Amino acid sequence: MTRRLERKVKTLSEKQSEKRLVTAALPYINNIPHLGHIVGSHLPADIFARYCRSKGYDTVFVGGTDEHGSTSEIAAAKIGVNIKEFSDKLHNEHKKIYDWFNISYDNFSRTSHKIHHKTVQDFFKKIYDNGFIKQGKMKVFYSPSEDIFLPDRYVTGKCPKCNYEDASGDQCERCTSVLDPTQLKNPRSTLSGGEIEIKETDHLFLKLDKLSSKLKKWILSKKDWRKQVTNLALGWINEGLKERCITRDLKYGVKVPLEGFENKVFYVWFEAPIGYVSSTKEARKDWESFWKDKNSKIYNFLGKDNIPFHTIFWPGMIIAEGEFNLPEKVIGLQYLNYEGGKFSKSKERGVFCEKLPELDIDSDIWRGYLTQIIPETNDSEFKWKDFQERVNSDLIGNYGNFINRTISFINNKFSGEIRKPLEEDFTSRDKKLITTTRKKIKNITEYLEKSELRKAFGEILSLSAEGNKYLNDNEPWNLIKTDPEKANRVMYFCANLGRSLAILSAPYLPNSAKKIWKQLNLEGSPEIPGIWDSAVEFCFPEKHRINKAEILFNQIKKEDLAEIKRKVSKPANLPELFR
Ligand code: B3M
Ligand code: ZN
Repeated sequence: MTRRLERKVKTLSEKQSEKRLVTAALPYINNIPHLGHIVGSHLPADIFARYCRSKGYDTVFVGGTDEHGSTSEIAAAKIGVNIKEFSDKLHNEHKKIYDWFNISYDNFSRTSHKIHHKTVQDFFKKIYDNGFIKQGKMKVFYSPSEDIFLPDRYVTGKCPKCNYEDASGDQCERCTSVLDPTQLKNPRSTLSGGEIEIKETDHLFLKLDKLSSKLKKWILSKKDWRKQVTNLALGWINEGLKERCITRDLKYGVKVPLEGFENKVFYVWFEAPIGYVSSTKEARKDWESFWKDKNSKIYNFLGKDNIPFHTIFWPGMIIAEGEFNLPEKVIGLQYLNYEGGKFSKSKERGVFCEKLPELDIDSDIWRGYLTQIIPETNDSEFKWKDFQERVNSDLIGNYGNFINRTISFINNKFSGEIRKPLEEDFTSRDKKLITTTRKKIKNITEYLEKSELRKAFGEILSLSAEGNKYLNDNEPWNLIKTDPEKANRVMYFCANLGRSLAILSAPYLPNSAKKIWKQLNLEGSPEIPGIWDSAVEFCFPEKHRINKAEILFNQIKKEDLAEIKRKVSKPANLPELFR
């Protein structure tokens, strides 16, 4: 990078005082994630966070594993290991996968950390002191044969709202209604399928009903949310919010710091969202500014079934606490299906992430294809044929090809050197490329600001298609014989567009963006905080020598698909992990 540009980038980032806190829903730890989990929160959150850093916002991206809740306890018991050993292992499995996908968490924490327990207890005390907690009784399910209170997720029954037969105790998977286990019709134990007893015990409740009008006002003030998120949230509010029980008769979890409740723990959905706060505390000394300053915006990325908790329950807790900022935007993603049905571990239907490193396929290829099927507005579908076609046509045939043609041609015909052309020599075709590029960069930025990640990526691909078209229209391979000066100019524009594309695509394809940067022999990286706005500029000096061309991606061959599919559709067997 030239010095002039470095200065510019620096002043830019100094100007940007806006802070952005980006979160991805904390995955439960009872299982290893599949592609649906990646595309349903981690990847979109990562793309957005990478964009925010590049744009120069002071950005923190946090997440972590959601380790309490009896699902993990029971999963550990089934394998025959204690919960600590189980969680340590599973946390690492999760972390390995997100690292492999280059999910750029500033901190990927654990709700079992001490700091989290303390943060939850403090948060609770504030809500309690503010008068938003009441004591009451709740009917809970008890399994006499095992002498345990059955956790919500281990009670199954018919949904009172939509009559789905297999709704679980705290939420119906089909209609996403939030439930109390006692609302289920014909409840039975998920574990044994057997009869269960109802007992009444003392509990604490969050007075959501008292928070309803504030929540409604906040949701109505958000004009740029996706319709399905706003509509779901308003639907629940209009139905009438009820007090929600926030304690459970379990041993494992965050202890309740109130007399008479020493033997209970907080309901996971009360404590897990506070994990966003604890994770920020671990990430940054100035964590409070991200949560409390006026110039800080919070973006939550999460799956469909998490929408009620992030638009009602957690914001309600925030309002009741009194000091924390409400999210700027709740980005609720829909579901990813697999080849016309659901992902299923037992049926070996899906792409199981722990197997991906075994294949010799760059994670950017997965990121690129997954971006194209992020379920932003509707459920979407992973299809192998579509995967192969899109990778080969969009990533390789269009984006990779433009870069490769550019770098190879400059190396072959100009000994790797380009010279800055004179402005008076620009043709109308050159000027058209400049205008189109500016327009597209503006669109990409606007889409990203609105977290419309698929549209922004589509626009990035169409920008590299413009580059290919510009090359084809100018035919530098002919020009070089008749007008080498003009050929140089064409290649200068292409190299510059390559630089722009590296910056713009870096949030999506971080490995490839860095490779382009290296081939163009640029200093620093396409991910320097604040570099985004320079994508529109001409940055090569008078004379610039680039490096040799290297292929960005290898083709996915049709004949290899079956083998790839065979390898990744067999999920790891949990008990085997512990052998
Ligand atoms: N663990 C649910 C899930 O993994 C839950 C999210 C918590 S976000 C605070 O889908
Ligand atoms: Zn339902």
